[in-house]
Amino acid sequence: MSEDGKDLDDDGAAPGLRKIIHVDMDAFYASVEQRDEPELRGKPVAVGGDGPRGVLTTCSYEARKFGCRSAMPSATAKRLCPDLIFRRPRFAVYSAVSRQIREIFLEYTPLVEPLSLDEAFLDVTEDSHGIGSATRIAELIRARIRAETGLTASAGVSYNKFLAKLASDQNKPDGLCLIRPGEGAAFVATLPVRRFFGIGPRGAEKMAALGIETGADLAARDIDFLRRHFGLQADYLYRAARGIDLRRVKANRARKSLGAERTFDKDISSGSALREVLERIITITWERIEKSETQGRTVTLKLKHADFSNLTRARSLPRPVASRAELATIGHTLLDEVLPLAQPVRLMGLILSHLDGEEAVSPPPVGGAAQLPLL
Ligand code: TTP
Ligand code: MG
Repeated sequence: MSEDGKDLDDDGAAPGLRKIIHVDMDAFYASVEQRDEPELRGKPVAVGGDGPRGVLTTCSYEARKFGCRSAMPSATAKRLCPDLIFRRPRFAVYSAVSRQIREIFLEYTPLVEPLSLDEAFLDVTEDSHGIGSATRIAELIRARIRAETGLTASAGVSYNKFLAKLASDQNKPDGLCLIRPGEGAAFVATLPVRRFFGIGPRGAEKMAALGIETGADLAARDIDFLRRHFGLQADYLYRAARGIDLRRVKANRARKSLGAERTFDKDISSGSALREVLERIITITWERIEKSETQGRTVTLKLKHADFSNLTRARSLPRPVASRAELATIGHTLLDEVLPLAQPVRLMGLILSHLDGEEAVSPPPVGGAAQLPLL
C-alpha cells in the first residue's frame, strides 16, 4: 500500500488487472450535520434518536475517540461521551449529497456501483479522460467532492473490489490508500479477519475459536478445512485470504434517457418566449449528451400546463441524433406542432431516449481483460 502518489502501473503490473476505486464518505450523516450547523464542527456529534430506545446511525470522529460507534444504543454512547450532541437524521439532505457524488463519479467512468448512499465502487481501468493513473483519478474525485459538497471522502485504490474497500478504510478520515498488484496478499495477511467484508462479529468469533485471527491464519488453512467449517463461504474466504477477488463492478441500470427541463417563474404562453427557453434547454441537453458519451434516437418535448396536465410530442430517428443543430431542429419542429397553446405552461423539458452509448462501454469479462491497456 502507498500514499506517495505512485500508482498501479509504476511497479510494472501485469496487463489485464483492473483498476478499482472504492470511495466512502467520512462519518457521512454526522459530517453533513456539522457542515450545515457550523457550531457542531469539532464536537462529538451523533445522528440518531437520543431516547431510551435510540440507536446511533453514525457519529463524528470526535465522538469516536470516546468509543462511540454506529449501531450503538444512544444510552451507551452518552455514558461513554457525556457531551455527545444528538441530531435527528435528515435523509432528504443525505440523498441529495449522494446524488451529487454519484454525478461526480459518473464523470470519470460509467462503471459506478453504488453500495449505499455514501459509498461506491468505480472501475477506472479505461482511463477515458487520459488522467494517467487510478490514484490521480481518486484524488481528483476527492477534491471535487470536497469542493462541491463541503464534505470529505476517503478512497481506496486497488486491482479488485475486496482490496479497494479495505483500502478506503485504511486511512480514514480524508485519506487515500493504494494497494498495488503484488501487495494484496501481504496487506490481507496482517488484517484481523473481522475487517473482511462478509465476516460479522459471530463469524469472527467462530474463526477465533478455530485459531484464525488474521488473514495469514486464514491463508494457512486449506480449502477442505474451509469447506468443512464455512461451507458456501469457503471459496470466497480462500481467495480473499490471498487478496484475490473476481467480482466485477456492476454499473447500476444503464441510464434510459437524458435531458433538461425548466420550471418558469411565471406561466408562459407566447411562442417566441417558449422558443427562447427551448434554445437554452437544447444547449444544456446537448452538453449532457456529450459529457455522458451517449447517443439517442428519440427526442421528446414535454410541456406541463398551468393545471399540471402534460403535453408531450416525440420524434424518433432511424439513427442517433448527430449534432446540436439536429437536436435543435427536431426540438423546434416539435414545439411548432403544439403552437399556439390552448393554455399557458409552467414547465418545458426536452428528453433524449433510446440511448445506445451505455452498451458500448460495458466492461469486458474479467478473464478477457488482458488486451486492455494500462492507464
Ligand atoms: P458508513 O460509511 O459505514 O459510516 P460513516 O460514513 O458514518 O463513517 P466512516 O465511513 O467514516 O467510517 O455508513 C454511511 C452512513 O450510513 C452513516 O453516516 C449512517 C448510515 N448508517 C446507519 O444508518 N446505520 C449503520 O449501522 C451504519 C454502519 C451506517
Ligand atoms: Mg462512510
